[in-house]
Amino acid sequence: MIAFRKIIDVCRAFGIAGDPVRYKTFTDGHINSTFLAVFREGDEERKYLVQNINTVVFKDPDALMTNVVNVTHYLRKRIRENGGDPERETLHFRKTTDGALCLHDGDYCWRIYAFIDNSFTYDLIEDSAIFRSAGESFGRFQRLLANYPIENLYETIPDFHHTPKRVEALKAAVAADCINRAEQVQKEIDFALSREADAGVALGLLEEGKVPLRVTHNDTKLNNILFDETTKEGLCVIDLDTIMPGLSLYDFGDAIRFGAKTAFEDEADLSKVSISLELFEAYTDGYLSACADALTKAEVDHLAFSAKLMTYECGVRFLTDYLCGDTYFKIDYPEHNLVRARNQFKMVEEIERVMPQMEAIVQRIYKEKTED
Ligand code: ADP
Ligand code: GN1
Ligand code: MG
Repeated sequence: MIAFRKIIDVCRAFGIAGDPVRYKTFTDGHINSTFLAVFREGDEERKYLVQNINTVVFKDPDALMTNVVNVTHYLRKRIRENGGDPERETLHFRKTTDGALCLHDGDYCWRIYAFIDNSFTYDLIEDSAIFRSAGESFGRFQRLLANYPIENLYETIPDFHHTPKRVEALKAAVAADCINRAEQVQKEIDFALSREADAGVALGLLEEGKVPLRVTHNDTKLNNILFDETTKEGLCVIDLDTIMPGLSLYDFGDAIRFGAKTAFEDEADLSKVSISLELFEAYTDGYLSACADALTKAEVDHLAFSAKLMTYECGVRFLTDYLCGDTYFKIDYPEHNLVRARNQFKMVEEIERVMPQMEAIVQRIYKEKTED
């Protein structure tokens, strides 16, 4: 538990003046620790987003900060050119009083950025119009970064979406079985291994030159979009730490994995876990309305499959972390990662069940968007 005192000290190191008023912890991310800190200067309250970068996950925070600062700088220009509001539509990082992008503090590394007020996130969606807007936001994000110099990006987590390597890591965790959990989860291990043939499909397309390497977000969870309180539209894509060279399929698939489902990511009652074709259609419509003309045929043809691939990969990662003693994802209770893994694998089965419908939806919408 990080105390307000600590957060105030961090704020001072970033040159924030004023009287501390209150703070709040955000609980919707699995990786970083995020706080809102409020200070009063005269009659005005000022809000700051204070974040503790997880240095177990992100081993080179300086490289990470270079990526996000350069990308947000570039985005600000593109957003301004397109008549948008760069203050609210992308992140703004502060420097420390020494001019550094983050504050190294023992095992911790802190950063501060502008809090975007009158915004909120979703962990679960029922209204398809909102998910359509999320698709538009991530499609627009991909489009805005289409000409960003990809060679300038650091790979903040190497092989992040290299699904075959994720499966290898699972096998290694099963073999090591360091806290004796493997026997208890044989069914889940068998499930993961039974789908291994799918793991290399997206990378195979890249090797064959059928899908391009793009600047991708790589963590397109619904709660990584801030929505505007007033318009209820997607406002700002956040959580930019995994921006790296990647495939559009990663971003589309991961967004469907998390957002087009009928239950939370950690719902333990698997009878509630399913894919909503209505939500899938809404996201696809939003996404393709923003970037259909930029996609290759192989990208379009694998959008539906990418939802299965990314759900599978995430299930493999949760299961691996469970077997390794929960060292990567934050957990609220001992079986949390196992519950998450089961939830993902149930979702994989549900996606498989409706794959022909999902493929037909993609082709129909793609045709509509490119004929307009
Ligand atoms: P994590 O990597 O842990 O997911 P995020 O960067 O996604 O961390 O931040 C966690 C949460 O904090 C977000 O889901 C959102 O609710 C909130 N948040 C992050 N950045 C901002 C911001 N600039 N303005 C308002 N809220 C934010
Ligand atoms: C993590 O940081 P957050 O909560 O947005 C993870 C993603 C997973 C996701 C599963 C850097 O995302 O890759 O898909 O949890 N981020 C990192 O919910 O590993
Ligand atoms: Mg997040």
